[in-house]
Amino acid sequence: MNSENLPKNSVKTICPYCGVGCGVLASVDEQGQVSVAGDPDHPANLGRLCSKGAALGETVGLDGRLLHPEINGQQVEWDAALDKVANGFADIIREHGPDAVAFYVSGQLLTEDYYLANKLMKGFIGSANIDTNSRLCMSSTVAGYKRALGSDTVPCSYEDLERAKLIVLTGSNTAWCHPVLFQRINQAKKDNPDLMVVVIDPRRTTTCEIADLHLPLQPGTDTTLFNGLLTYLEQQGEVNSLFVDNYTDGAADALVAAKASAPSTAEVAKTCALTEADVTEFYRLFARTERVVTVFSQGVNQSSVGTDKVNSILNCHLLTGRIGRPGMGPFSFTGQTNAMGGREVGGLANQLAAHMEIDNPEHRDLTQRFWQAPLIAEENGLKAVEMFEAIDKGEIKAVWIMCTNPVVSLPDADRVRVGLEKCPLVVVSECIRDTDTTAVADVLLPALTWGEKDGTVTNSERRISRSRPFLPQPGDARADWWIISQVARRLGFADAFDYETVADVFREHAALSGFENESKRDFDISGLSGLDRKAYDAIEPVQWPVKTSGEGTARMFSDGRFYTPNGKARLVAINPRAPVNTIDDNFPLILNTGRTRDQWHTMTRTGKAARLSEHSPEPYVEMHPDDAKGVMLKEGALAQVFSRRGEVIVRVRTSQDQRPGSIFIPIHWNDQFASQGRVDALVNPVVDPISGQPEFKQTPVRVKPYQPAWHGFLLTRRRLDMDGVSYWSCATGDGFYRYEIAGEQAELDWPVWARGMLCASDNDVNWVEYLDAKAHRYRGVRMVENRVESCIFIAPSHELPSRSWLAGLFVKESLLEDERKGLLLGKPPVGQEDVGRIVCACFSVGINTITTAIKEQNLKSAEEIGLALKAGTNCGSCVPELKSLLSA
Ligand SMILES: Nc1nc2c(c(=O)[nH]1)N[C@H]1C(S)=C(S)[C@@H](COP(=O)(O)OP(=O)(O)OC[C@H]3O[C@@H](n4cnc5c(=O)[nH]c(N)nc54)[C@H](O)[C@@H]3O)O[C@H]1N2
Ligand SMILES: Nc1nc2c(c(=O)[nH]1)N[C@H]1C(S)=C(S)[C@@H](COP(=O)(O)OP(=O)(O)OC[C@H]3O[C@@H](n4cnc5c(=O)[nH]c(N)nc54)[C@H](O)[C@@H]3O)O[C@H]1N2
Ligand code: SF4
Ligand SMILES: [Mo]
Repeated sequence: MNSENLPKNSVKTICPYCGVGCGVLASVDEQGQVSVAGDPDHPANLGRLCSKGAALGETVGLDGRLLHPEINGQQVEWDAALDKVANGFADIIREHGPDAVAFYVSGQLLTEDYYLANKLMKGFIGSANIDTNSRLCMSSTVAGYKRALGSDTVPCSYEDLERAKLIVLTGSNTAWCHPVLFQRINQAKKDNPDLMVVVIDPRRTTTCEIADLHLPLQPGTDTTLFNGLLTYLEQQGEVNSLFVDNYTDGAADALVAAKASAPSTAEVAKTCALTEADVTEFYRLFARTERVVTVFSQGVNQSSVGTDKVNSILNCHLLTGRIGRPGMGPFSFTGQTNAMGGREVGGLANQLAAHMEIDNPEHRDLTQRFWQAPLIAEENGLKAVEMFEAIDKGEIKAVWIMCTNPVVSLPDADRVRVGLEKCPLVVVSECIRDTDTTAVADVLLPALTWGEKDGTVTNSERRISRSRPFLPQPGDARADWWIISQVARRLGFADAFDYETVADVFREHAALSGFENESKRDFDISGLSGLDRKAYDAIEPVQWPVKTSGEGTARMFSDGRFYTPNGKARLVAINPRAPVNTIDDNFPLILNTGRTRDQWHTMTRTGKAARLSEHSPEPYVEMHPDDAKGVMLKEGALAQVFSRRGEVIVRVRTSQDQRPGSIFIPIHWNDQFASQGRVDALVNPVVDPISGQPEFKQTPVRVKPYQPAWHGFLLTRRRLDMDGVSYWSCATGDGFYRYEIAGEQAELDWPVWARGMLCASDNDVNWVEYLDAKAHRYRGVRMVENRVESCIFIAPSHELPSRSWLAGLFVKESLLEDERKGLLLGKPPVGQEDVGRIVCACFSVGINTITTAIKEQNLKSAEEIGLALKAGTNCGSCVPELKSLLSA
């Protein structure tokens, strides 16, 4: 919706998904219908939203919500649940010590929630066994920034993207994962045709649509590429001696290491499997452009050499002094909406709070005094992967999981599940009743979620924004900060956790950041520590540090002073290491994992929106056509993918955009949406030795065809029980659910089986059917009056009619005669169109409509498609795909 069309009483809040941190205007009409629009005044997005943000209104329904506390599956009152958690933790601490318990939290908690979880564990329980899904996400960046800058400080602002002359996007699929920043870069390129974009990614992603140069490097070889750049910069006389001599240490050693591993462009090209011309072109662009921003994300972080990758990038910025000035700097894009806030409060097991360190005795003392805490964690706690190993070994006996779904998202996920099943006390704070993690919980605590919660978050450019509620609190659900403080009180810490409102928590967090700081620590928001409730509610988006209320800081390090003991930044000597996970004859392919455009993580929220489910309705593996051919697989077939850890079954998509030898599977699917789609069941739990971040992008795997006896699909108005179906996946449609199914055993009587599947005992039902029993070809449509209730199509191969026209019938109250005739063919009558797979989620424009219009109306640009069909004119997330359809 356009922001002008929203009611005047709309609430300014923040998108709960990615680290761009877009401002959202949300309102609820009298029927309870939620509308959202981009906030034109928010500096992150200036009114823009991506497909996920634009569909937020469709994800707030209460279906599937966890609305009451539960113990062992029985609904209980809050008091009983809170007592159970507090007594359970207290007993285990008494008997086995504080390190026998753990919290596993999330970058999607609000800062206030996060601050309290950390305070309770590190200052009051007295252990540092609190870690977060940010370990899987940002910890290599944190470690890299700290090694180089002395602090975990993202130096840049979004406006640096517009002021740059060269943007290097490495290990970042910006178009899909930070879409609004992609739009900003795209616009900057239009406004300033000199702006060059280089993409470094083994795959040719949608992000490459705006790239002047794409380097499809051999996975894992980034440190060699950037060491080569460091060597080249020196050879070309691009060292900023003034900056290097006055403001840095370590340049000489870093250069020695760089030259040893990357002596020439030719050597680099060989190691990275790139052409020498492309490598030289990248180096030349970087060398000659003063204003360069290097953006990095999970292709850099999620590696057993992630921290080294980060420092190899930072080295190039430090050697050229390209940091702390407009239009330049090493810029990590954060993943989750509050990934940055979690770093501020010290949510990681090796941090304290307010950017302080556990292994610094002064910091421990300062924090303990500020909190008036009985204890303070003396040693770093277990990092996520170690934590779940300790749970599996029985060393941790109680764990409280908040706002994350580790049975889906941690590496070696089957073992994570087994560990949790054995763990004596598993507490899960969730907003959704049925997830793969709630399935193994003893206690479920119903949490408020987006639209209901109140607090603050911080985005990739250090900008703090208010997340404001506009919906009532449903059922017994409560804010995470409230739940944590209630447990803390029951553990005997009533005085230290006697907050009345979320603003009290924020004030304390802000005050700690300034406590005895005297500019010694980068994170200082003491300017916000005196806000009363009204002023807290009115906080305008502001970038930290904020030492005086209302005055933020756009760019860090403009004075050349860093947070190391001697105030100088450090170049780090990088000796490239090969990834730990290597391929062999049994596991000859590299599995790369990541995100799709329209889903968010484990789909608990985006999976509810029909228009977000249409883009990729099924778990899939993307393979180069040659790799697919090598294992006898074709587009659309089903494949089994094995690693040394586990197995998945997914649909095959072939694409020249994949690097041969490397395959890609998205992270989103789980047991709620597919029979066997959890990709982390495959991923080896290998981590970076410094950051502890898992190597999610590099697991050796083997692929083979999955050959069931039959294939099929099912469209139905209700969710169905898929017990006994060998393969299934489920996607939400407009008025229906779409199941893709396959079975290892042919049914003896398809019509009977179909009736069983669809629970069709009612009498008012009409069946339209076709059966060729010998060929195992069955088609059945179940009509109630003149309306489609469900339909089921079975065939011996995966070649089945298009789902899109049939799907469109579910919004019709009554079918036309011609439509009824087309049912069993799955084909529209003459004059009606099958729109095909949906490309534009905002206006539901399908691929067939677009390609026909391109041909018939001779459309030449994405803008012309927009004028003709509206596609791409709202959130713009599909514009890169429109462009690739044009070029195809
Ligand atoms: N649509 C959508 N957006 C999201 C999310 C989501 O779930 N859905 N999640 C958010 C979160 S939490 C995060 S952390 C971010 C992640 O944002 P991104 O990091 O942009 O996303 P990914 O898809 O994980 O991976 C980025 C790219 O790294 C590439 N890559 C793999 N191996 C290598 C390598 O060795 N070197 C290099 N240079 N590249 C490599 C992959 O091919 C992939 O295209 O996205 C955020 N935004
Ligand atoms: N193979 C592979 N695995 C990966 C990655 C990868 O690239 N490859 N990426 C990793 C990364 S970067 C990330 S960030 C993780 C993400 O992985 P997860 O954190 O496991 O994924 P989410 O689905 O975001 O989980 C958030 C959960 O919190 C619930 N929730 C939502 N709002 C609230 C709330 O306000 N309070 C509470 N208590 N609960 C709430 C949601 O319903 C959901 O179940 O996955 C990691 N795993
Ligand atoms: S880019 Fe999209 S997902 Fe990210 S914050 Fe903005 S609207 Fe939300
Ligand atoms: Mo992330």
